[in-house]
Amino acid sequence: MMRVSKLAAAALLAIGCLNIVHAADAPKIELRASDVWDDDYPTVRALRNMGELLSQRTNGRITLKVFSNGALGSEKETVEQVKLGALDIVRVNISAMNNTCPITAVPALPFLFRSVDHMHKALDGAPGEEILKSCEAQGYIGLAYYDSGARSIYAKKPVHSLADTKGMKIRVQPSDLWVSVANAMGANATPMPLGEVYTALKTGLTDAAENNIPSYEGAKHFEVVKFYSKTEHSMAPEVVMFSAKKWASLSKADQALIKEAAKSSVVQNRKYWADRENQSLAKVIAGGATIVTDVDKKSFQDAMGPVYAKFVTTDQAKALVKAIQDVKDTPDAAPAKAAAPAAKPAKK
Ligand code: GTR
Repeated sequence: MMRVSKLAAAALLAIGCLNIVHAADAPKIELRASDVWDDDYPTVRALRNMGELLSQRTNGRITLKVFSNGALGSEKETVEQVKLGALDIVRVNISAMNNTCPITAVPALPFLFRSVDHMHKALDGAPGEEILKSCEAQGYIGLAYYDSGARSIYAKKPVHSLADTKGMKIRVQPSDLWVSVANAMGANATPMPLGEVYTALKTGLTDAAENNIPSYEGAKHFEVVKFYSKTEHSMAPEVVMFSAKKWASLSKADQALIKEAAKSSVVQNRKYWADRENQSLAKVIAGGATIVTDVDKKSFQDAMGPVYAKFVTTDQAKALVKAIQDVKDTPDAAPAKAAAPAAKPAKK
């Protein structure tokens, strides 16, 4: 009996030593992530949060350096770097993935989500998982969705209904879906990277752009175009994508750690986002912007048929749209976060 337990103890000790040796031997992993926004932006803060969690949970073995302010390139460029394995992680709007893995157009579709709650439930659930998974074959492991609020049009004049966007030159993200959305509004789509939009608006190369309030504020677009009209036509979320090439070189345990840390950072991101929406709203109003709330959203919604006809063509896309529409709202959940409680409606 004594002999057996001594043996068992020795075996346990050996296993323990092996584990220690394994942990000590496990390679140090220094990950790099890219984001076009500055250090205070909710997406960048969330990425840093993910990095802190990873360091804590591995005693500093896995670290994550976040390159903000587009230091490593535009969204399109960094998405390409991730595919090649030259960069580990990229945080972009999902629209930057549209041309690479077409099913990502689904959550960017106009007027798909009824509210922030609806969007969260759909993306946290099976539809969200399936959309991220669709990028694996293209070289991307989708780790998480971050909040991006609702996108609306801002221009030098107020937009009250579809009639006002007729003939307008609207900057859109470089994605076929977005060109189609602007065209459906009767506008001329001008796709370009975010970094060029300030100058384009200032010089009149474009009349308008569309984005959420934190972007309107963060990119200083409110300095040059003063009317932010709440069309709230899309809730295209942000995504965090990991290089599939790099992923394949990681142990299963490290993959799980990275996935977990990314999921945890989503919770922080939602808090950062809610705060930032309020702060940005206050800033743009203080900076002289007018938030136009009397917008006939239905006139925009009714015009989006051609976009759905063009981008919801496969069985998978149709099933996903239906699955998302069928997601039930949380009873008593707050409606779509209106960005402008104290907004001053512009006169027609
Ligand atoms: C923002 C998003 C950026 C970028 C930008 C754009 O809302 O955070 O990643 O996609 O929109 O319009 O280019």
